[in-house]
Amino acid sequence: MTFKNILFEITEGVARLTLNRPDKLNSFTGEMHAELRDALDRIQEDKSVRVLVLTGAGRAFCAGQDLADPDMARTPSGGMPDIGNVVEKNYKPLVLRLQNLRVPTIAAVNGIAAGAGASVALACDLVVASKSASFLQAFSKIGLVPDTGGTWFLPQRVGMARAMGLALLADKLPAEKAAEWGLIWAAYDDAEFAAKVDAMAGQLASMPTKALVRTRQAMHAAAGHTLEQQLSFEGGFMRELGWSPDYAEGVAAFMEKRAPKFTGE
Ligand code: T3D
Repeated sequence: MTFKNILFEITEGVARLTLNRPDKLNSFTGEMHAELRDALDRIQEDKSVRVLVLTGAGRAFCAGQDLADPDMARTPSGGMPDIGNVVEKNYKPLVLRLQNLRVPTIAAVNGIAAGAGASVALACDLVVASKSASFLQAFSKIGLVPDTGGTWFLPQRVGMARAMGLALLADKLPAEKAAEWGLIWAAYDDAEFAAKVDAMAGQLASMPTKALVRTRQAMHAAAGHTLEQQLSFEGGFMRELGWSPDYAEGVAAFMEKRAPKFTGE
């Protein structure tokens, strides 16, 4: 399949997925969602992939739903469309796929991330941004709620007071403040952003992939568990990983005082 709305490449274990409608600030269309599903399927199938980098072309990361997309058009009788269906069909699967991907994910937020664009970034394991980027909960400006997991991710990351301020007031949050608040991992100078992202992707691509993904799963499961349940949950992953080739390699490399060579298995 040739992609029209995204760029997709796999190099040295790094899958790079670039939202590519720069003239419309990479806003999501139904067609772009279909291409994203296809690319994420390929990542699931291609065992050479060890990390995903999600970014945007041009000056934006993503401006959320394309408000002019046919999905948003009025019905033949002139009524408003059921945009709950768009959420079910496109956004919910996208967030769940990212959260269940078999490799760690990096959102490289190169410019503004608005609406569902901000939420999709937050659905990645590590979110880094260029200092000129910003995060905008655009939803209230058009009469909607933060979707695509926004009401889930925001209070978890920044606490209820800041989450409510961001969602209700819909002011731009500059990347540096987003990092200061703990919404994202780091904000880097624009000049060094690409190199920082490449280094982070390279680092993750050389690490024990399964352990990284089980770490994500354990972190996410914790909110729904008691401490006792979580201790057992962690124990299950430890048992599984303890039988993995990467664990054997990690311990052998430590004992032999050499760098480990992980395969992701
Ligand atoms: O189906 C569902 O609705 C469910 C899911 C909803 C999830 C959502 O994401 S709802 C929120 C949708 N997004 C927004 O409301 C954000 C709209 N965009 C903006 O507020 C601004 O564009 C930005 C603050 C992000 C950036 O402003 P600025 O001044 O840097 O750029 P601009 O001039 O507004 O935009 C540049 C072009 O991109 C412009 O096109 P033009 O006039 O040059 O042909 C603009 O219309 C287009 N664009 C930006 N965002 C969108 C968009 N076109 C369609 N949809 C957009 N979301």
